[in-house]
Amino acid sequence: MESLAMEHSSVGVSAQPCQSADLAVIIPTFNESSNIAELVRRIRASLQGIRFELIFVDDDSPDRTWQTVRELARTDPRIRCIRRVGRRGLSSAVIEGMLATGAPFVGVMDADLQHDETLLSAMFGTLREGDVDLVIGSRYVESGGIGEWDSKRAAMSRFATSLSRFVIKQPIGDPMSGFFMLRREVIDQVVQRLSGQGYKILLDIVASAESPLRVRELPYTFRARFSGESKLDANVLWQYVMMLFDKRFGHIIPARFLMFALVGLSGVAVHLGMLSALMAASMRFAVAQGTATVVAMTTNFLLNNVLTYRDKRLHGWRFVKGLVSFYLVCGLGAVANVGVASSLYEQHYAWVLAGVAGILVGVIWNYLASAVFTWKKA
Ligand SMILES: Nc1nc2c(ncn2[C@@H]2O[C@H](COP(=O)(O)OP(=O)(O)OP(=O)(O)O)[C@@H](O)[C@H]2O)c(=O)[nH]1
Ligand SMILES: [Mg+2]
Repeated sequence: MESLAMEHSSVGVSAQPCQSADLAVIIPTFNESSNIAELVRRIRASLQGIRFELIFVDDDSPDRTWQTVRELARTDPRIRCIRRVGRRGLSSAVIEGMLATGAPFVGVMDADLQHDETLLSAMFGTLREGDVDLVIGSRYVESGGIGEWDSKRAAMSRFATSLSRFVIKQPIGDPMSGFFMLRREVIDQVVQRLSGQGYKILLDIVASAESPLRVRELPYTFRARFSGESKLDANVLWQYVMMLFDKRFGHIIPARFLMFALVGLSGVAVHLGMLSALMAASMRFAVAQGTATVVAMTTNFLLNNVLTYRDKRLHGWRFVKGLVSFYLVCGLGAVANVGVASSLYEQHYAWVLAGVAGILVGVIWNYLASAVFTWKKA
């Protein structure tokens, strides 16, 4: 017993509860280990006098960013690391970090030093004054800027920003910013409605708020990455489009289902094109129809894998298993389709109605069953 007590005191366990943080800064990371020490040094310098904590949320980075953070955490209890295994995604990482703190004010910033950490204390001060819910570090208000971006990246950012107007009702100069701070009540209010998909968590939060938030934008100039590589790619852009759609129409129809149905429609075109080509080549109808069915199922699988389930894309051996399960799912879907349609037709419904009902049952079955059996891994 005595030796246990000794051991505890030697690692510095104190009986006194320390005061908890007023501000938590959430920092999502993926392969950022070379930026961590510099980032922490600069944040400590700019948040002097404020009780803060830093919560890194790392998606099991191959460069072991989580380990770098933990080493710093050994000597500074204000630093924590959440290491997520088997998952990826900036927005979901930020949400998880936000939910892991009890601090009344929560900030979010990138790890690559593109965000100006000297703005943090002004953001905190603005929130503490009490008449604002959300403070945004903004590149698109007077005195803010995008730094050294080339014209292509600048145009892409402007275009994405203008698209965001479809989902938010209040005027915000930089709703795509990854640098912001808010009251924790705002998070608690919106968290169950967040899409959590993709990269643009601020937009997600603003679009999910029931009534307009009281927003203040503080200008800053976006800097060049300190070290490491960007994760911005086509995948991120596609997830942005899906997220916008989900926010705008998700309460009526899930974005994924609509995408799945559109891919299904493209499958009909592929099927008919293939069938007409094979018939023109004098193939027997049954063989031509069978071949066209397999080809259409295959193109549907490929498109769904790249578009509908881009965030869960199957590769290698899992791709092959996924394809086989998709054939089986669609096969059963076709049986359900024909069964429902025939039974309605026998009950004297018009053939169009019976046919459409069959198609609907088929596509809903295919969607639900392939979500469970084909693209099951999150
Ligand atoms: N946890 C987690 N963090 C991520 C993920 N993708 C990106 N991040 C982090 O989110 C922050 C922003 O990502 P960046 O790649 O810098 O994106 P960006 O700033 O829009 O693009 P650049 O200007 O090219 O750097 C960085 O701290 C990344 O490490 C992810 O899937 N999971
Ligand atoms: Mg960056």
